[in-house]
Amino acid sequence: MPTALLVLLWFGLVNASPRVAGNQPAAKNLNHRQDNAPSVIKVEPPSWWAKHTINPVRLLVRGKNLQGARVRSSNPSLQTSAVLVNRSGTYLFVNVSINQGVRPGSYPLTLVTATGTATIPFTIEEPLKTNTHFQGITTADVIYLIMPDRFADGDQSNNIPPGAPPAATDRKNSRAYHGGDLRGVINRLPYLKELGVTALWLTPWYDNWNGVNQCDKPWCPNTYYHGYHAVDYYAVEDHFGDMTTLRELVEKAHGLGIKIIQDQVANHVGSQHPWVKDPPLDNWFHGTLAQHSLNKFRNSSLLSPHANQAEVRNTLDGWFSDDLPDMNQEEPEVARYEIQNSLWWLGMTGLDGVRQDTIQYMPRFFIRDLSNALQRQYPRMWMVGEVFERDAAQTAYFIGGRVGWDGIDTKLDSVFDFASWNTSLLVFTNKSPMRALRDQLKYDALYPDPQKITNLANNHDTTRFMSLDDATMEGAMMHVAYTLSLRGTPQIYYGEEIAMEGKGDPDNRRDFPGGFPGDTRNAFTSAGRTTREQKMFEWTRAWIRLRAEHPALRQGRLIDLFYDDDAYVFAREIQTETVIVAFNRDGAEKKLTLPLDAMGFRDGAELSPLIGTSVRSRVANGQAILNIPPKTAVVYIAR
Ligand SMILES: [Ca+2]
Ligand SMILES: [Ca+2]
Ligand SMILES: [Ca+2]
Repeated sequence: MPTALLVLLWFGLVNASPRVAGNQPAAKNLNHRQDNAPSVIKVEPPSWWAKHTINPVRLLVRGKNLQGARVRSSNPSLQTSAVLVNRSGTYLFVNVSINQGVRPGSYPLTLVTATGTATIPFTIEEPLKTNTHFQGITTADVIYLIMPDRFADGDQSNNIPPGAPPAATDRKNSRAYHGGDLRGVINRLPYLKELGVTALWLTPWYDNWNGVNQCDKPWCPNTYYHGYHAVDYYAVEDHFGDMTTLRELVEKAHGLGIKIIQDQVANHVGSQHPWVKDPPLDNWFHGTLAQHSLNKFRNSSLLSPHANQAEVRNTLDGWFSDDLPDMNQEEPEVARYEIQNSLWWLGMTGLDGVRQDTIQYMPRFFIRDLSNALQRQYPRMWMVGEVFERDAAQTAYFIGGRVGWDGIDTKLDSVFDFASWNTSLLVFTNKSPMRALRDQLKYDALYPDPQKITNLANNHDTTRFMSLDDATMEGAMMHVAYTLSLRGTPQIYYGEEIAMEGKGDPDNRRDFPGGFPGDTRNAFTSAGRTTREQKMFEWTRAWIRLRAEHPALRQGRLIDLFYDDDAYVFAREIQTETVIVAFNRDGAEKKLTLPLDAMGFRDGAELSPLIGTSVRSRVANGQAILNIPPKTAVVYIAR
């Protein structure tokens, strides 16, 4: 950060009088009072809470003619300070201290310049109950990833929002909006309850640009139906619904014992964001639309103590793509804005967890500060970071619980296990030996607590299992079973439970059959599913149920019992229960001898099957002999 800015920020903290960012003096044209009168366009956050761990809250006000502005509160319960106005007079920052006993309601602030006054609307919200909201995610959960646009259209009235071009909504274009929305998710909650999942991760619901990108490339025309190009961090995408619908989703999901995870994207915004043409501060982004570096994705430079700073800076500051301006979290105003924004969504909706997009491209101190802020306000809150790396050393470096070589503990609750996911895909399509699963899991040694890892079966950026080369139904079933029986918290991807196909983005984001008007069948019901779909649905549901019924599968220590080219057997053990999970990908039944005396089982102990076989076994001479059927996964409970 430039020294000049540091001085400016310090000045702001000790002096509540107005000041101007940059060198240009405040405008004073009294002859054109009306033309130059200040106006307020947007306030972020528009609301906050009394007794919040963040107090004062810092508002970012977008407007016109804000030069030289002062901000005052007519209610003595709110006090303003530390005003900062940007060079062009289009943005104003102001601290608002909120007294403990302030009641919920409207508390507008008054903005005063030499040319007039304007109102800054601001409200104090009633806090949501902490015992029924902000629940966090644990290994007892099974997460289900939904891309709202592609799951179910529950409200056709929002398919072409006011002012949006009709061409942006076109189910024949895999890169256009298809009409799915929050109401669709609400309508399908009973289906999700039937499947047994306990948490929904929805891809971002921030408001994105409604336009259609045109170009002469194969990926045009395209839209931001996926939600990763925010143009408003404080609004719900108008194709998906509104804040009222979002709150209804959270409440109805909670009523069924299902948690909600928000996909937050602090690393970048969409290139149509108003900030891009007129940033709140000169250093709000890393570079400008016209002049910026592109991320070369030399991600391992973020891990290595030996990396040169040019590589590190490019990986942190380079734009993810030319249309994703990179936020500069090293500017404290940016970091503060983003931390407040994260907390605002949680406070407004009562949701239970956060998935943070592209987290490794943000400074580690920011990950730490964000994690700390979430925990401070909501002690059970949970955040999982996307570190899309097949190298466990890289993912483990970003999880919290240990101070890295840089002196930082990110405090991050969880990361996705892309390494085990990748190994499982290779193993269950017969490209790697079964022992590769165990060989990968030995690197759990890199994690402070392997139970905190999130196991993805797939996601919206990866080829669906059934579209991989050499994929088989048996392989897909073993892959899902592995994801659901491994240590950590499992996460599956919508459609996986019916063995949906789909190659790379956007083919892996096909519409869920039955979720859209005019669909010829409804795979949300057993009657509408094909034989293959029903088989996968029943299998997935059975493994989710097993997990719910057996604490050893949720919390147990994982112990390797056998591994070779075609089989892998492990135990999940807690004090009161031991289950044994066995995978055999061979075309023939496999007879395995397991050393159960090493686990404290005496001769005569019984292994009763829970899924995949009906044959019992007993421990004799310290060993159990299991006959594992071909191309499947089985679970026994040992007593
Ligand atoms: Ca719709
Ligand atoms: Ca929109
Ligand atoms: Ca970045």
